[in-house]
Amino acid sequence: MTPRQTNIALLWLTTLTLISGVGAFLIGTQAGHAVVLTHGVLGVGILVLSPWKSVIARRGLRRARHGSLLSLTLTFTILVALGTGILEVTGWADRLGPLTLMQAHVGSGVAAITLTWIHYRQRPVGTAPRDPSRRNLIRWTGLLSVSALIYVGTEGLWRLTSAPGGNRRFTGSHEILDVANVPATQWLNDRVQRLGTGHQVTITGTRYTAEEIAMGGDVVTATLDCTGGWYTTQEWSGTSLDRLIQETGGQSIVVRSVTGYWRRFPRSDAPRLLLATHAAGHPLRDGHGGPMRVVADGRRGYWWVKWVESVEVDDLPPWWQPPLPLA
Ligand SMILES: Nc1nc2c(c(=O)[nH]1)N[C@H]1C(S)=C(S)[C@@H](COP(=O)(O)O)O[C@H]1N2
Ligand SMILES: [Mo]
Repeated sequence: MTPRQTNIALLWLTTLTLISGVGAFLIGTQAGHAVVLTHGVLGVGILVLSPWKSVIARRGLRRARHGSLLSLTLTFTILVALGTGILEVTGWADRLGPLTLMQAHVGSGVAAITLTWIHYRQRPVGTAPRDPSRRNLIRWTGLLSVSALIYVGTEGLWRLTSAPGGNRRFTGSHEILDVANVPATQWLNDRVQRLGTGHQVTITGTRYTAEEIAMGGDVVTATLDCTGGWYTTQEWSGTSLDRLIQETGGQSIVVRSVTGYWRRFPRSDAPRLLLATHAAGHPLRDGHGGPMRVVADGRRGYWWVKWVESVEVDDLPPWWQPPLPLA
């Protein structure tokens, strides 16, 4: 790897880890497995290039040009992003001080890519029309193959040593078996609500008590998979939204929480959406959306709206919403 090629490769790798990282948060079905794998392999790729990059960086620091502070901060954020990523995979820790490992990973990752681009603006490497493309192809293939081998190798290692990282789901999440151990999790800044069993939900204009929803008798075994890095498969019960929604038309189903948190689902998802009152035979506790929450199997945790206040059908397209919640 020449210094130039190393820099160009790193620019690509960091950019692609951000894209695949966002992608990994969006996927909920096996079909997206490759996105999560790619994220891991690209991360290893950054690690693989670090010896070359450290030579370049040391030379740069000796010259002590302006922007050295930025370079050092960038190095720090990259190290935190890589370190938290690796720790998250192993399952040996799940917090970094006041933050969850995943919060630290996302925070440092976003900071790292931002600083990478500022760094690149300060010291552009330029495109290389005369770089022999065959040699570059070989370099890239080599880099990615080595990274993939390391990634697959370490995955095998977790399995052999029966480290907790060995039985992660295709999303990368670690399993929580007992429903009692599931952490009450908010996407950003929602507060746990204490609605009590008297709470009613309005579904396309009709009000239902939690008791009525509980009597629906629909049972689904579904996996709640939080982007925070854990999942749990439980038996959820309540009433299918398909039986509750009275309107036949519409493009989307909008589910709103009393907190204002909301998600928009495709209208055709109704048969797969459950308005749940119980998990593993127990009424949902306050922290987990009691008395009523959405169960959306095949979708990541942030779709599982808690403390549901209303369900409405409208004609806006289902993609008409931020891809990830903003609150
Ligand atoms: N109203 C509301 N519902 C919410 C959230 C939230 O912040 N507000 N967080 C979501 C996220 S990110 C996850 S992973 C699950 C967590 O469910 P739990 O608290 O039962 O573990 O709830 C989802 N439903
Ligand atoms: Mo989550």
